[in-house]
Amino acid sequence: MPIEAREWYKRNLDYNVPGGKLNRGMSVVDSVEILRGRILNDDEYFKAAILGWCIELLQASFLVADDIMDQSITRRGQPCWYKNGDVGNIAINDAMMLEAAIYHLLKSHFRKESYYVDLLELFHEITHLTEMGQLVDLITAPEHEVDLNKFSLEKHQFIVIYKTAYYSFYLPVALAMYMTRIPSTYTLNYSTPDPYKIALDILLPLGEYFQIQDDFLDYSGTPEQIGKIGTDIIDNKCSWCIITALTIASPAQRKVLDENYGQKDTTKEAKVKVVFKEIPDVKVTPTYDDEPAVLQRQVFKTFLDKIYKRTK
Ligand code: GPP
Ligand code: MG
Ligand code: MG
Ligand code: MG
Repeated sequence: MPIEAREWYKRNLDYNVPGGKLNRGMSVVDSVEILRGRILNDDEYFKAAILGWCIELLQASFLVADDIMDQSITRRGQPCWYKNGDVGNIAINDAMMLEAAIYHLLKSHFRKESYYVDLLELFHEITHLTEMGQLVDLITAPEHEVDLNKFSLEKHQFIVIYKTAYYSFYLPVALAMYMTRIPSTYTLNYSTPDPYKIALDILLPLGEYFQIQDDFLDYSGTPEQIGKIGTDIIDNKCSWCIITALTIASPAQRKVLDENYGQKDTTKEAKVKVVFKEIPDVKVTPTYDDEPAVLQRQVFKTFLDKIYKRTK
């Protein structure tokens, strides 16, 4: 690799991988520790941390690409990567190179482990699911034809589970489960509940809640607080805020939403925000069912503690 290319890759990694909350990465380490039931030795910690950074690399690659697609301005308190003068469309390739780093790390550190193929398949499958969620997010938000009748809670649930919950919530715990060699019983014995399926059933609703918070913060958070400037109203997104507002908007409020949602005009965006403020249901109020009774429930509680009542 020419020196300029190595320097570019380093700059890409340094700009886009650190600086987040590290919830996803740290959750791998926490989960391995909880599943082992003791402090990790150096090798275990190192391996769990590598897997944690692999999710952070996946997240970085998604965000670099998502910011281009959403035409966002800032991310983590700095200009989006593609917004840097000398970057532009090179950011597309940079997003792919961030993803490639995952498989380089996995090969370097896990090639000899019995669960190496499980890790590869998991990253590939979760990436695929996330891309499907991103696709539905994008095609439900056409730039030039606003039709609020196309939005629904069912559509929203599909989008957020696929685009966010799988990679942000199931992936860290499933990686920790493979690392601690918990076998999947799915193909062996249909009468035994598969631990990976149990984890999925608990974690996807947590991820759904997390993305509802993200939608709410996009509208209500300040850039200082959330590190990014919200774009959902201007981008015509099927966001939790607009769905909630639509369910109880008066005819007059509905008219304002129809006339001002999804347009590249900050005055119109402000009018939508006024309606959101008038409707008290546009806020996040979580309700919880019974506690998870299976696997080590601390795995899930630790996750929930990280996000409950978050403000960024
Ligand atoms: C969050 O959507 C979802 C992602 C970042 C996944 C992107 C997936 C790809 C395959 C690129 P968002 O647009 O609401 O996130 P944010 O509010 O952080 O921009
Ligand atoms: Mg997006
Ligand atoms: Mg976005
Ligand atoms: Mg968002």
